[in-house]
Amino acid sequence: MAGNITFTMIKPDAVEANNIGPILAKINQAGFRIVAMKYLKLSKDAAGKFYEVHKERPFYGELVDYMSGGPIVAAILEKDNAVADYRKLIGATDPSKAEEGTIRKLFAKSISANAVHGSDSDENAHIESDFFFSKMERF
Ligand code: FUP
Repeated sequence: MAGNITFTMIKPDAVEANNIGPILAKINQAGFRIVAMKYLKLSKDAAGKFYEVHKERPFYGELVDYMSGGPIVAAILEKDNAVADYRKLIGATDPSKAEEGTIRKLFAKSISANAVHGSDSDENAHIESDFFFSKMERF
């Protein structure tokens, strides 16, 4: 039976550090099924649109530059309780506050270069998934 979905990105710092494989292994070990996946580099314009909700935050410009500065892996993940379970697996936004064993604790460099993105609600999981993937790219 199909579970809920969440959307993730493996961010430029984790790609650069050759951590795509270890992060995907953690995702699979935690029971998530990969519905869709692609390897791409965001344009500044696309990164700006994706993070539009943070437009007024002081870190927005840096965030957009950072997320468009190198390739990323984007993916849709499926599991019961996907959004909350994935947030738990990735840990706190600031890796110094993330729990032991979480993806950000293991692989993130800083609060901005924090290895992975994870949707914060079911609604955003769908909006973010639709931003990257057509129906033909989901299995
Ligand atoms: P999260 O949902 O854990 O990814 O965190 P937020 O939605 O609060 O932030 C989105 C992204 O903005 C983070 F992944 C990294 C960046 N950010 C900063 O660069 N500085 C901050 O102080 C907070 C967030």
